[in-house]
Amino acid sequence: MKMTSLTENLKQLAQEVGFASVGISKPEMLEDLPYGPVGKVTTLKSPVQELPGVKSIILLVFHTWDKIFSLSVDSPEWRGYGLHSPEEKFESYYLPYEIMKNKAWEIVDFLRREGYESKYSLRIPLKTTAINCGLGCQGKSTLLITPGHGPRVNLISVLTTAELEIDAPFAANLCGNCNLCVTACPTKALDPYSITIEKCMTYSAESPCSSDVSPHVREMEKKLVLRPSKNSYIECARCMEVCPIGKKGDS
Ligand code: B12
Repeated sequence: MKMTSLTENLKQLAQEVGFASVGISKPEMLEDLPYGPVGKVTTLKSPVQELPGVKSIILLVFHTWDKIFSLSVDSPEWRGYGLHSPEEKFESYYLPYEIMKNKAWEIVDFLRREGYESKYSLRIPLKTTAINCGLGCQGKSTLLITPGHGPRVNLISVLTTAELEIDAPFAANLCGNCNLCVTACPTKALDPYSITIEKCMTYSAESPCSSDVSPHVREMEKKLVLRPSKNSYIECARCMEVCPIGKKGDS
């Protein structure tokens, strides 16, 4: 029987559990990424902050083939980023994160059984890590554009102390002269390769009490963001949906 390496076994497992693609990088390749606060939304951590002793970063791509993958369910107390004191209790679930955490756990468990410390993380800068792992480029929407499914993917990483074989960074630009994502945004949140966070309807929906959202954006969000129930909504994904790259009837 052919001896396969840990890297090959792990990549095969990622495929078996349902990830569309997988790439690997190492901390030294990711030193210049945009770590730190992203507006009021989150603070991006480095792989080393997330797992001291990390030797490899595995980036996993999950294909989101239907609009419903952008479903978010918040507890009624949720008032948006930065407005909660630490003792306040609230919950917020985003469907692809729940799916990806389950799938990524299989990879974590496999590596732990091989004797390596491992954990999944959604807190590192996933798009720029994915580019370094050879999985796609950053598009004009600022999203990761993959050759297989365009931007219609969600991302999660697994950090491990195992030393794995790394992939070459993605070098091509897939957007060319296309500007469909920029023109499709109803609130004009996009300029090619950059976003004004407060104009994005996803930010508006996720921050119902934020004063930095203009009345116009708030009004558009109330009108256009789909709400299947009182405490849930389907995050706007027009910039993902219009992208022609890798389109096979998804979204
Ligand atoms: C903060 C955040 C948001 C914020 C801010 C968005 C943003 N672009 O930063 C808000 C709430 C608005 C948001 C909205 C959405 N998000 Co969001 N978000 C994130 C988060 C947590 C961090 C993003 C980040 O790194 N920001 C930091 C800034 C510095 O990055 P940036 O805007 O990309 O800026 C870069 C470019 O401007 C670039 N640049 C500048 N000039 C040029 C020129 C060229 C030529 C190039 C190539 C690049 C370039 O350099 C900057 C630094 O790298 C990630 C999860 C994670 N942990 O990474 C998810 C994530 C990016 N979001 C995701 C999704 C799906 C969405 C939405 C579609 C909502 C939805 N339906 O779920 C929208 C899309 C809006 C958009 N077009 O970006 C996915 C994206 C998947 C993909 N294909 O890339 C992620 C990765 C979540 C996940 N785990 O899958 N999001």
